[in-house]
Amino acid sequence: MKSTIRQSNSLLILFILFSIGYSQAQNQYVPAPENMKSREWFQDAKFGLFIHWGVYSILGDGEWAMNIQHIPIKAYEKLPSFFNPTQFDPKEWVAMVKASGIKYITITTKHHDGFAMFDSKVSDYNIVKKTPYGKDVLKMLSDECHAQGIKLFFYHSQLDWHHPDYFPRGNTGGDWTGREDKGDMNKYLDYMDSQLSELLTNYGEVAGIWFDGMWDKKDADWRLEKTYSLIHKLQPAALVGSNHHRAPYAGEDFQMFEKDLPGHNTTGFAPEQKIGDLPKETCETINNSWGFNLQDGSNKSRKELIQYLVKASGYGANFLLNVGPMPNGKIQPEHVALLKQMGEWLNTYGETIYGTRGGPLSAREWGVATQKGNKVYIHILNWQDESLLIPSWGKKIKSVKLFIDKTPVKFSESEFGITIKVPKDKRDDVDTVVELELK
Ligand code: JFZ
Repeated sequence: MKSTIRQSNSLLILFILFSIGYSQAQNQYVPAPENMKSREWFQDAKFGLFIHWGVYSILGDGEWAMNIQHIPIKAYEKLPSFFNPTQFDPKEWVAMVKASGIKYITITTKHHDGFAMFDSKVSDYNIVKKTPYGKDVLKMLSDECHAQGIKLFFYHSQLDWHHPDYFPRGNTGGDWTGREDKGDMNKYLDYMDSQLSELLTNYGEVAGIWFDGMWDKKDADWRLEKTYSLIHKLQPAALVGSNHHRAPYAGEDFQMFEKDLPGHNTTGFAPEQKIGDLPKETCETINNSWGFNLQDGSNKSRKELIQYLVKASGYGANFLLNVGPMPNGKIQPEHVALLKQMGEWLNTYGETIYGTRGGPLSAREWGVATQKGNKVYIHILNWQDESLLIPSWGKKIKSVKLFIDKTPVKFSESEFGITIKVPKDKRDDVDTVVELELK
């Protein structure tokens, strides 16, 4: 009797040791030194341009058109033959990006429709093989980004409405696609890994991979470990992130928040999302669409966009702002104009955004704080009263100035905190930045 208890005890201990070992093996991701460097760069960069561009742009109905209109694969496959973006000029795109104060681009390489916007050898369903344009727009763009010093991330959809082996199907891409009721998910994931290898081999330095689509099949085995280690092996400096709306998995290098500031869940996409310690990024549309939408005129204002960037910085997150280029290869002129205005604002206020970290105060009703070295920038986005009381965080203050013209700002310190007062005519409707220098 005793010996059986002892035996089962030691079995239990063995089992516990084994499970601990196993879970550690799962989490044994040690980012390479160059990856850690990229993370620092990423956090300093603050502002990226998201680009959703694919054959769907022809329909002018967003990147989900195939699923929303229930277009079967057979019909959708006609679209590439109309895709001819003769006015695409990567020089112009990247110059516009630079003039807008944007430091990196994240572009769709393959969206849920499964069409590769690059020269893929593992599938003919790609821009070079199937469109009259016949050129690899990603190669053209990556060459230009490298020439002009802009980093390039690749969005890649794990979800696929076109590939027969994406099976069992998920919540989207149902029977209407016309695929047979069979497939081998592992074969699909091999194919995905092959396309990722192409992207990480043929386009020079890739800043990172931006995954999306796991939410389509929440409980599937996505073989993340295999895919992530492949990426880290091919380009150790490349950052991996995924739009799965959960806490980060081992092998990821940054955490993203879709259409929300970290910790907010206004979209309802992310009830389970926890904020981790990784660098953060929040993405948002310039109007209400990701892919080109002919009827979407609901552009955000200059003020809304700048304030979004400022708030994201205060939360310690980058702002990835999206545009959906038109089928002719141009970015909508009204979007170019808005981006340029952000660039002009950043020309003046960039010092209070780039290279900063969020805090030392968390976000407030009135605005946010960013910090760098011995400076704290208080960004007041809404003035409610004549003066503003800021909780003190225990550091001695040397001076308080208005950032824009360095004029002194009246302030007093008390047991209640720091009170500052900026005269009405010195306040800015978009962002009044007060610079605190610490002792
Ligand atoms: C995803 C894509 O579906 C979309 O097309 C776009 O690329 C965006 C950046 O990312 O958007 C999602 C992802 C998940 C949910 C909703 C939208 N979700 O889980 O409800």
